[in-house]
Amino acid sequence: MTEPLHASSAPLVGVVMGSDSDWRVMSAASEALRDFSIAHEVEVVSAHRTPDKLLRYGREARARGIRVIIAGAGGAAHLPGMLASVTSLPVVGVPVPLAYLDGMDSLLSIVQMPAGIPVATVSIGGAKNAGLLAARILGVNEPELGERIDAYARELEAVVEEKNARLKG
Ligand code: RP5
Repeated sequence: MTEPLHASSAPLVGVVMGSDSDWRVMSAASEALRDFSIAHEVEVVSAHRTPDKLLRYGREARARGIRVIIAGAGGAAHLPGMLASVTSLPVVGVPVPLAYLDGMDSLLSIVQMPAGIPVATVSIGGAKNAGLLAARILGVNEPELGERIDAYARELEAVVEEKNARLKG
């Protein structure tokens, strides 16, 4: 879609997930960011299997130029909350549905944060919205990006009206 948000193409959004098995869901966040030409990085960071990496990633993200972190995990989904506890960047949490419990376990693990450490939790499997939310956060200080997000909303509106017209014959 147009030029990258920043000429340097240094990643502004970190898309992280607890396992490579989460990619089937999390790729939608990456696609949404790509659609808005937002430079981002993708990394597997596990709260339980690579705890030191989690702390390092969270603590260093801002200094590396990351502005928003999107974190997806399934089951005992501690990654988004733990990242939020070691960074002041906004963290968007994506509950990844696993074979059991339909993702309710992931949702509740991510959404029930204690007061003081916020995670913006999207719906179960809602990685696309996580990407779009990150775009909106960046769009606060990037008018050109804000305009493209408005244009995207108008496209969605047009599609609905088109379907409506077809329905009516
Ligand atoms: C979580 O455990 C990951 O986010 C993933 O959703 C889940 C299962 O991981 P794998 O066993 O597939 O690597 O930490």
